[in-house]
Amino acid sequence: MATFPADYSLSSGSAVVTIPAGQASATVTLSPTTDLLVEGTESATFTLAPGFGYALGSGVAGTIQIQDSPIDAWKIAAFGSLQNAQSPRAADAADWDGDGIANSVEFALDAAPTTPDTGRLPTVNRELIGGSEYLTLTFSRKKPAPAGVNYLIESTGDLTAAVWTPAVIAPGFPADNGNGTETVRARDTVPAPGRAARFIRLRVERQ
Ligand SMILES: [Ca+2]
Ligand SMILES: [Ca+2]
Repeated sequence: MATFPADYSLSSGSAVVTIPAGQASATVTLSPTTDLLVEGTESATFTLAPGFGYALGSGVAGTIQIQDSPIDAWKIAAFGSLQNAQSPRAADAADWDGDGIANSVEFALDAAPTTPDTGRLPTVNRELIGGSEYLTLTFSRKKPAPAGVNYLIESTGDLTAAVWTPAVIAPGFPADNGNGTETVRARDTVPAPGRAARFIRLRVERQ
């Protein structure tokens, strides 16, 4: 059961809505509140209240379902139960299967949070693009990209300063793999000829 106002807001501002005199209906818009909690699908019900001057027919209640955000629904499926998905093992930054990939990144890379699968990690190469050699980062994900997470590909030349700059999506990417996935490749912002030290990374952030 979803609770108001913690789980959703109503255009009426109140959980009680009065149908104006002479009107047959009132419109209320329910907007789910995005949170970081794994809750499973929750329901919200509107019920017509009895009163003077009108009679209630059948069907006096209407219920809608409010779904979890995609990553939280994925946690319930991947960890097997709502209870497991709410435990510390399923936290965004946790690494239950010990493969070095945090759960939120497992979600972003279409990997399994309960099976070591480092093969899904991004690969880093040097490639010629437009006649210059760049550091590139490549990974695959579902197409369309999973909702609720941002993919931030960033590069730097100085790890000590830790100033990261958004990388540039390489020409021809994202590339549709034709099987429900797409490959994303980004290049560094500046060429890295020879052995110039450059660094590139993928960061996953909740929206
Ligand atoms: Ca993991
Ligand atoms: Ca894994």
